[in-house]
Amino acid sequence: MAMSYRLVYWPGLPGRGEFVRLVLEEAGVAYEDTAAGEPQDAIQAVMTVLSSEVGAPPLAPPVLQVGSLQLAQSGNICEFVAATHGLVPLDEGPRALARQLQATVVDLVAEAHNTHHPVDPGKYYEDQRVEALAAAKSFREERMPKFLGYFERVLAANSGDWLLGAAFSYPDLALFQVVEGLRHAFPLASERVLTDLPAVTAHHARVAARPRIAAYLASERRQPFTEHGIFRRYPELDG
Ligand SMILES: N[C@@H](CCC(=O)N[C@@H](CS)C(=O)NCC(=O)O)C(=O)O
Repeated sequence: MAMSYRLVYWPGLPGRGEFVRLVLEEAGVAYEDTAAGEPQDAIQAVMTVLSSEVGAPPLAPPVLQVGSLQLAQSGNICEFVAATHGLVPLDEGPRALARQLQATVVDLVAEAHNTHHPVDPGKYYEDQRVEALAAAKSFREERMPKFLGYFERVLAANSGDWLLGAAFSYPDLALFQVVEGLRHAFPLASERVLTDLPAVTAHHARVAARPRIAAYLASERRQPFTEHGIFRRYPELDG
């Protein structure tokens, strides 16, 4: 029986919702995306799921509603969809490795976000610009090379095209999206780092060329990065 998927996420930014969208798109399944509707309706949809009291209510979006099931945490959602649609091996060993790789991307996403919100995620960037300069310097010089260098080592250590080797899996989509985001937010710094990372660069191009992903990227469903999301282009933070 076909599952009915409803992605609930903020309007106007790809954000963490994008990691889920990419898995749904690669799976080739139909889904409703609340962010594609009127902004006030999309915000209301987020508020409604956050105030729900059944099961384990979500703390923050993205949220995926699958029938009566309501799932949060982007990596958890991605794994659920991937396991249902053949985008991760079901053997517990490789499946756990996929979780590890996805969690590492989630960590990198959080660190990228912290560059512009190093003090308080609830306050404006303009209120923490001085601290953001220092956080971004450390991110550009230490953390981004460390994380992307890790993925370079993973790709170089296995014999296939993908993070798990021969088997494509959902963290491949996550690595693709975080590289997209870093290229948007830190065009100069990311290119400096990626110059020394041929496996990550080639992997990014391979994911973009997958037929369903290429079709999605060319569609109106793919949203541009904006100044409201995780990956913001503030030239002063790019060094
Ligand atoms: N670890 C969570 C983070 C969720 C998260 O921070 N969501 C953001 C939007 S991308 C949000 O709305 N946060 C509200 C908050 O933290 O209060 C995930 O990966 O899904």
